[in-house]
Amino acid sequence: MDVNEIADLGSDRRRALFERDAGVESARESVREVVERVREEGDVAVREFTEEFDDVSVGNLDVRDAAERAYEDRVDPDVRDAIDTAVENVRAFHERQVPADWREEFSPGRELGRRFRPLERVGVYAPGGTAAYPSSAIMGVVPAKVAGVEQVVVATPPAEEMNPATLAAVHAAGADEVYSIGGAQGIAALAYGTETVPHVQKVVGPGSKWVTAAKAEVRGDVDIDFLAGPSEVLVLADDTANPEFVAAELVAQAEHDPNASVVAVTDDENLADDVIDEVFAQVDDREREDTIRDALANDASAILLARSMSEAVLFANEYAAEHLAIHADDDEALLERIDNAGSVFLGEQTPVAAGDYASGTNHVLPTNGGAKRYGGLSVDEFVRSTTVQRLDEEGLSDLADAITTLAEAEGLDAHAESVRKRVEPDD
Ligand code: HSO
Ligand code: ZN
Repeated sequence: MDVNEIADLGSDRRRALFERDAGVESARESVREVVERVREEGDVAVREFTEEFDDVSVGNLDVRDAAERAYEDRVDPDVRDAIDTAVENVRAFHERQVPADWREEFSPGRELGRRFRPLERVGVYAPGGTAAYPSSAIMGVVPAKVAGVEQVVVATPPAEEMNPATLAAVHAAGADEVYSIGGAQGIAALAYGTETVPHVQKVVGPGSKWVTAAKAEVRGDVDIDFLAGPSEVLVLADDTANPEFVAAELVAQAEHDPNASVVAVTDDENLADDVIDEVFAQVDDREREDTIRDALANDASAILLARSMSEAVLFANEYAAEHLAIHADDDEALLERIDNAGSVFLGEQTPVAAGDYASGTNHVLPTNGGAKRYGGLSVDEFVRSTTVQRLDEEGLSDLADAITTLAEAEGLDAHAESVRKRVEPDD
């Protein structure tokens, strides 16, 4: 990792920075058979793939009681308290997102509105393999329950000894059903149902590239949130930034995955040099040093020098990071100019880890430039809307000309007549 000027980036490097798929597309071929067999054979296929991929032979796939026990007895009390704090804060933030039904008179006798109803059954994938993320279980389950989803079904990978923190988090978040099924077979079981697992209307949550590729496969048969790849962070920093904090942000997200993308952009050459020194000074002390070093060496990670903060902002919008941290004197002014980012972290006292775990925002966020097109997981994903209207005589007669004229222009005389019958009842 060294300092590169944005203007000097070659086309290969730009491609690595802007196309961050991390192998999901290429995993689709190999998950197809898993998805198909679970769809056709149900539990038998689930058990077979679980033995093959997870190397465990599961007895009962239903682990809801084990999740409750994990929360009550097995998990360390400090971890339970932390889970409770996270659940509480994530719930409060998502409660603000619940849309309210409304109806309004737009003109005399013309009342229009929208009403919202939750989906009935959703599936949440809670990663639990080598990277067991209790926090992701919270981020998937809580918004669904806040939205009012009746049946939230969790799939999480099995193990001889399942991770008690993940199980406890699933319970604390309010899951209604919990099954120990991981990977592509977990996604297929939620999407199509098996003898044991109910099929759901929508499957959400992040996971390995196999999980993500399986979500791509089932999309269409069920709804999904979006395809979330390895973590990304972009730090936008000016000459007032503290290199130690900037570096800590890069090192933190780098520990997720060798394919994580971590980038700092600044207009200050000294800061750029200091950040590089800091990054390498910090890596040595980290437990996941190897993963971090791989992520830093990856072509999708960089320390970039911009000619001005305006150029840095242009880059940030083009990059559309999952997480955007702004460490700068006038961070609010820079934020004003940001259109594309999954989640923004303002100021040097706001580490991305706050949103990853406990401040309340959701950490299931668009990666690979998805932030140009959609936002992260929220209550919106779990509700559907219906429009509703009522016209009275005045409301309809005011509109009659517009409706009948357009209907006739479309050659749809019966549409026009359905209006005329009411407005000119004697003709
Ligand atoms: N930063 C991850 C979420 C996470 N971090 C889970 C820690 N645990 C999302 O990109
Ligand atoms: Zn993280």
